[in-house]
This record gives sequence, structure tokens and C-alpha cells, in this order.
Amino acid sequence: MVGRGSAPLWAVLLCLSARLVTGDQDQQPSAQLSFTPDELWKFIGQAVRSEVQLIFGKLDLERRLETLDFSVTALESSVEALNSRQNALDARVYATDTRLNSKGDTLDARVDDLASQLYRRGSESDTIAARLDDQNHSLKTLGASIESCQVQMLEWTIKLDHQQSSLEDLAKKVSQNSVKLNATSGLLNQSLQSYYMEGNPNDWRPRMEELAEEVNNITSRVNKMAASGPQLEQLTTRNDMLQLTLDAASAALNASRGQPATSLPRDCSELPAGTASGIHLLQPGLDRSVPPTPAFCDLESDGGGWTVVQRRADIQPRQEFYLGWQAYREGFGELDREFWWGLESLWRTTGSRDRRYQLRITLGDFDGERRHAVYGTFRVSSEADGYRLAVGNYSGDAGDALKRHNGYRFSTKDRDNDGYSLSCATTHRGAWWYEACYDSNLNGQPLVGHNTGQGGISWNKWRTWDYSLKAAEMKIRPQAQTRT
Ligand SMILES: [Ca+2]
Repeated sequence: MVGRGSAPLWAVLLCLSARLVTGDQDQQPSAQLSFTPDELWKFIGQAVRSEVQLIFGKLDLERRLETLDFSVTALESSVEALNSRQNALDARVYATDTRLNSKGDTLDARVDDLASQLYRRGSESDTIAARLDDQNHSLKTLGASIESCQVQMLEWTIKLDHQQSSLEDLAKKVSQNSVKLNATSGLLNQSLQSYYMEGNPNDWRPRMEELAEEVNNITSRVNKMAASGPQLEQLTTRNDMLQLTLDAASAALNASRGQPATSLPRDCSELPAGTASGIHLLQPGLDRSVPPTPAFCDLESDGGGWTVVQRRADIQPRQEFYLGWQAYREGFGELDREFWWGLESLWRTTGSRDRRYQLRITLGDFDGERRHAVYGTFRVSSEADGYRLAVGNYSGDAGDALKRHNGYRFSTKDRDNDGYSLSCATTHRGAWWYEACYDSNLNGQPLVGHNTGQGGISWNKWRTWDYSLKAAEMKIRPQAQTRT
């Protein structure tokens, strides 16, 4: 049997034609090829179907090939597009590369720069660290000095306590001696009385000779002390000042006990004619409940009668004038050297309604030249008003360097009453009736002649602000008073 459905159509047709020819000639049915017509038609149908399927399969393949061809074309165009995009990307990568290279160079340079800066900072830090070490060392030394000072002070305190107890002993002895002296004096009186009544001068001769010898001894000791000169003078001055302070304290005590104070002058112009210049006790103003205060009276220069209220002079050691409000209110320094009398005393004196004052300022430079400025009116208001300055009626040859300060309140390093956005007192290390800031600065720093910075003892209308004067004095006196 021939396989059905798998033989090609041409082979089937060839077989069929051969069978038909043989059958027609000898009419003997073949043993190998014998079909019924139905089987034959069925067989042909199958062969035709298979052939048709093959043809259709080929057709499908062609269609798929066409599709593939189309896809290949599409792919080709895509590849082209990709190529062009790659080219564009290559160009961008190249550009970016170039940019990165140049940025890299810049960054390298900056890194080098930073490295060198760091190196410099490092060496600066080393310097600062070394300085800090130095300062630490200085601070430690200072600390040790302070400690040793404290120890010294403790020792002094002990010594002072000891001296005080010695003085107390001495005082007791003096008191005992005083009692003895009184007793002796009483005896002497009795003896004198008996001498006058019945005595014989010859009995007293030995005692008189003894006394004469004692007087001689004392005189020679006094002469020796006088020969020690300036020291003694200084001691005498200090003693006088102590005495004045004691007088003031005593007067204050009397005032507090409701006893009338001794009649003291209100200012130096009230001292009796012929009084010597120097330190005298005053009762400034009209308020008798205020303790008296010592003042330096100039009773000879420029007609005399002057109460000196400020003095700057080239005397060593220099008095510190860069002080606060409290010091300027109460006054400071030593009246026979450099000093500030005190704003409170100035107000009590010049603020009195019954007496008007004038001010005389004398100045001296380091070339030995002297100038003066006189103000016919001078007044300082109360502390509540900031010790405000009122001056006028200028005359003199130093120039009017107070006019700018007229009407301004007093300022110190701890009390800013000036007309400046900052503090003139701290900027220029002084204390004055500052505006913003000054034409005169007589409480400034003793900078000795020409200096590069402001803040000296200046009177800008004579020597300029960069010149610090050698001497300055301010003194007051009632108006229209001259004494000869
Ligand atoms: Ca100010």
C-alpha cells in the first residue's frame, strides 16, 4: 500500500496514468495497484489538500519574509539614527572632557593655593600659640607677684597692728607723763610760791643750770632736724594736711552734735589779708551741715584770693587722672602737687546765688612758654544736672577753648554725658565737659609734648590737639575782686 496524504501530487498523477493505461490494454487487474474509484478520489483529495497546504505554507513564508524585510529596513534606519546619536554623544563627551580637564587644572591651582594658605595659617597659629604661652607665663608670674604682694600686705598689716599697739602704749605713757607733769607743775607752783615768800635764789641755781643744759640739748636736736631739710618740710606739709583733715573731722563732729561750726571762709578770698599761700580749710557754699574741706589757696599770683581747683604739673610720680565719676565728684590727688578739687565742692562754691565767680586758667608748654585764659563768669551746676558747665566773657592770650564745652555736662569713663555717639572719656582717656569731643582736655593723659594720638593735656586754641602741655592750673575767685 502506498502511504496516503504524503506523496506529492505529481507522483500520484503519474501512478494513476500508468494504471489506467495498463488496465485498458489487457483488462487484467493488477495485483499491486487496484483501487476503487472512491478510494482513488479520496486519495486524490488528500494529495490535493496536502499540495494546497504546501502552497499556502510557501505563501505564508513569503509574507513573513516580506515582513522580515520590512523589519530589517526599519532596523537599519534605527541603527542609522543610533549611529548619529552616538556621534552626537561622542561630541558631547569630548566637550565635557575638555571642560573637565580645564576645571581640573583650575581646581589643582586652587588646591595648591589652599595648601599654601593652610601652611601660612599653620605658621601663624604657631606664632599665636607661642604668644599665648608667653602670656600664660606672664599671667603666672603676675599671679605669683600678686600672691607675694598679698603676703607682704599681710606682713605689713601685722607690723601696723604691732605699731598701733606700740602707739597705744606710747599714748598711755604720754598720758601718765602728763599726769606726772601736772603733779610736777603743781609742786613747782608751790615751790615758786614758797620761793617768792621765803626762798633763797642760791637754792635754785643748780636746777636752773640743769634746765639751761636741757634747753641747749633740745635746741641742738631741733637744729639737726632742720638740717635734714626737704624731708622734714614734706613731713611738715603732710602733718599740716593731717591737721586740716582732723580739723574738718572735728568740725563735722561739732556740726553733727548741733554745735556751731567754727567760722570758716567759704573760699580763699575770705582769708585775712597777709595769710600765706598754701593749704587752708574752707566751708564751701552756704550749707553749714556739709563738712569743711581743705583747699589750696593762691593768695599772691594775679591779684591773689584764688581757690585752686585743678593742677597738672610735671611732678613724679604722676597723679592718675583717668578716674571715674566718684573720684571726680569727691576730688583726688594731693593739694600741693597734682590734684582735682572735686565737682561737689565746685558746685557748692560757684552754685551759690549770692556770689558769682570767675575762672582763670594758666598753661605752660615744654618750651617754657606760658599762656592764660580768663572767664568772667564760671559756674558748675549740681550733680543732678550732671555738673553742667557755664562759662563766658573770655579774655586772655591762650584762645577760647572752653566755648565749645559751654552748656555741656561732665563726663567720666563710667558716666557718658557727652554729645558724641561713643564715649569721649573712654576714647581719649580723660574726664571733661565733653561735646564730641573737645577743644580742651586738661584732665587728659600726660603725654609729654607732641604725640601722635589724641587724649593729651590739650588746649587746642593755643597748641594743637596733638600737643600735651607740661602744666595747667584752674583757679576761681569771686567776680570783680582783686587784691594787691
Ligand atoms: Ca556719648
